[in-house]
Amino acid sequence: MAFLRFRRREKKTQEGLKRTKQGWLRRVAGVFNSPKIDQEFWDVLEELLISADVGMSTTVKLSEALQERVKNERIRDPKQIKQALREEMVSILQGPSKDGDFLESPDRGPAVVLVVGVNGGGKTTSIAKLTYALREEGKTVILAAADTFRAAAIEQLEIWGDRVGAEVIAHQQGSDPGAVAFDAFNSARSKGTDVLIIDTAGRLHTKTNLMQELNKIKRVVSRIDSSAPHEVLLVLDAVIGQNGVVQARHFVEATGVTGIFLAKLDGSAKGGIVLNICDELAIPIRFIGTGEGYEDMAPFDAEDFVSALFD
Ligand SMILES: Nc1nc2c(ncn2[C@@H]2O[C@H](COP(=O)(O)OP(=O)(O)O)[C@@H](O)[C@H]2O)c(=O)[nH]1
Ligand SMILES: [Mg+2]
Repeated sequence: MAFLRFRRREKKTQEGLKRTKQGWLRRVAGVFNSPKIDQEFWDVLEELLISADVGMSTTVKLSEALQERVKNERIRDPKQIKQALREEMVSILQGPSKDGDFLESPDRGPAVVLVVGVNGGGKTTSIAKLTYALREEGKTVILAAADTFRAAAIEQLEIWGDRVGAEVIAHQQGSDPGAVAFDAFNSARSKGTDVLIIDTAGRLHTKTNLMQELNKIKRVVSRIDSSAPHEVLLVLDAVIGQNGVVQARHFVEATGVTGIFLAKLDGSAKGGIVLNICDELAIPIRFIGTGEGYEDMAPFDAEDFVSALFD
């Protein structure tokens, strides 16, 4: 049985795309008002997609799919292409989405979410948002402060835990993150907590160190429950655009990412990155961050996203 289904939040999706829409949409409208479909039309459309961080390969893919449709469906009016573009975008965005819900209920709780990503990307804040959404669905949550690299990171998680109603399990700064995860897991299990979310460090002395540490945390939790972690959620910063895709690849290869939380979409004028991520990484975007508060997020929904972009 499905464990979690978050309510769609069209309003939040719209808020997250405000900056992207401002300049971009006006220019897109201009393209579709052009009198005819010629080479210049396609050049301008491609340039516009690339400028919104859709990425070269995804842009070419979209453009080719549209040109194919123009031919096959004998489209003459640029306005009709707009509708076709929307459909092609939804299809790319739905590509990697898995059947079912964010977390499946394990035989024995808690469901474990390991959260990974670089420093400053938005991990801890996104954990607070996810926790708040879970609390709204009536779930109990325990947070593990496994970013033991900085004392401030532990404190920050404790403050968020207080605000959103989740207990935080923490050890001292510099202690073994695996041990924190182990304690938190046992604590959640003995209390019958529904979900355990593990916050992790985003920077260590080297990248290899970091990936080793994340894998160690994974091994520790899988020793308690072989199906855990049930999700490895990568938090990506939307503002860094294309670099985020490169960064994501490292995490995907090293830690087996199952979903993406795209933070700071509200701060980006290039929301097209979402298309690039879905197309190139083939990992579902699960949530988008739309501000700094714990309510500022939305479950990612392809239709909502495209509607918010065009309407
Ligand atoms: N505008 C905006 N800011 C965000 C969002 N998510 C995180 N932030 C900010 O990004 C900064 C780093 O976040 P933090 O959670 O500490 O990142 P971490 O180092 O990965 O844990 C903080 O100032 C957050 O307020 C978002 O969705 N929108
Ligand atoms: Mg943090």
